[in-house]
Amino acid sequence: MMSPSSHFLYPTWRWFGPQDSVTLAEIKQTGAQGIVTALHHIPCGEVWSVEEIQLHRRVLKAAGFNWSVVESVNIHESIKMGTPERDKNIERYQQTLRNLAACDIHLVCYNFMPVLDWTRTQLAYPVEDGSFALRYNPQALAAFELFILKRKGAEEQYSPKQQSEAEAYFSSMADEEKNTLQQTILAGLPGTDEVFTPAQFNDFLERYRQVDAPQLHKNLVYFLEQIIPVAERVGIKMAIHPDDPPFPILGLPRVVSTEADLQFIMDSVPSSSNGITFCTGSLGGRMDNDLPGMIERLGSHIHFLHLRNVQHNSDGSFHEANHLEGSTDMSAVMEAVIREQQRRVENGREDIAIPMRPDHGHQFLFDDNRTFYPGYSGVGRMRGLAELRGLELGIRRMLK
Ligand code: CS2
Ligand code: MN
Repeated sequence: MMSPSSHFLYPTWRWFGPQDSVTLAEIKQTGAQGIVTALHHIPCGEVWSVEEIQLHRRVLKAAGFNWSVVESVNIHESIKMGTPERDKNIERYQQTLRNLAACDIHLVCYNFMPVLDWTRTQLAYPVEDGSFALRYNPQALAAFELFILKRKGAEEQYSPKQQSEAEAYFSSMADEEKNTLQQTILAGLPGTDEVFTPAQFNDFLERYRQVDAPQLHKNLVYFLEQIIPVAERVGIKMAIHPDDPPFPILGLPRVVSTEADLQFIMDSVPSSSNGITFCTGSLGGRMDNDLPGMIERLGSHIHFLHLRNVQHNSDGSFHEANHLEGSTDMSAVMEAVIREQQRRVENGREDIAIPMRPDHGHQFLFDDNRTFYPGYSGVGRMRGLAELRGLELGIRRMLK
């Protein structure tokens, strides 16, 4: 039996650095104890030097925080594509891990999504309660790739009926809406303001034509085979973040979308350094992902938790719901997490206080006065964190 108070999830908050409109002093007041952050100013593929890491770490320390999780050390496209420059980039990645460990940072989140990180079609979807959320609408995506991007081969992926629906959708849009849709889909990595042009993006798609899902799988395993031994040696836990949305889009392959995918990744390089960022919002984008069951079966590999909810709508779209509402039963998720912690106690593991963050939140109340990276609002995430911690406390007491 675990003692109830000492094993709480470790509440964390993602901070994008000094340019983030939520300050560290404010984060202190949200109940978060640890910070999730990255060196967003260093271009993907370059080594993070000890000096740069220390500089960032000192800023956190001065505000009374630890750098609990690195999110993310991004993976260079050459590694995902499997081109000859990948070895040089893998070596640099290994060096970044060594440098992080030298600075006493031991948990690294990353993802293996080609070209784009998460993808949405709307950043300010009005929810009934008056707040704004992120939304993914497959019709808007179809309209974008068929009529704005004009992606080669896109028509093959849609039935004639879907194509005419997408065309009707496209014709109903004002020019400004078309432009916003393009900017929304082609936004680059979180923590940057970079947006691809259609020409740049089509160029990437062209290069990815050689890389199907089995090939992307192989490239992921190649990466892990060289990264995990180094991570093990220096005491770093790697935690792969699932695809968002968890299905192929825009002709790009996806290999981190389902339980079978995650199981395959864990089995391919077995090690306690090869683990998972369990993101309920990303995985919840597929209704056939049984989230509590996945936590039960894959739980021992979970090093980091992203908790958020999505609401699936009857038109096939989904939007990000409040944390305790939506299509995912968050209390069942929380119960599965607490049971995993109990197993860890029984097995003598020390990593009981799994870092958890409210991944995204709605924009409302005083959030109106500030600019955020999409999803990373102040008040919205604080509501999420408060609700999740309350849920955790309640379930923990019940299971005692
Ligand atoms: C975020 C991700 O959308 C999400 O679920 O948590 O964008 C996350 O920042 C990265 O993909 C992790 O590498
Ligand atoms: Mn996430």
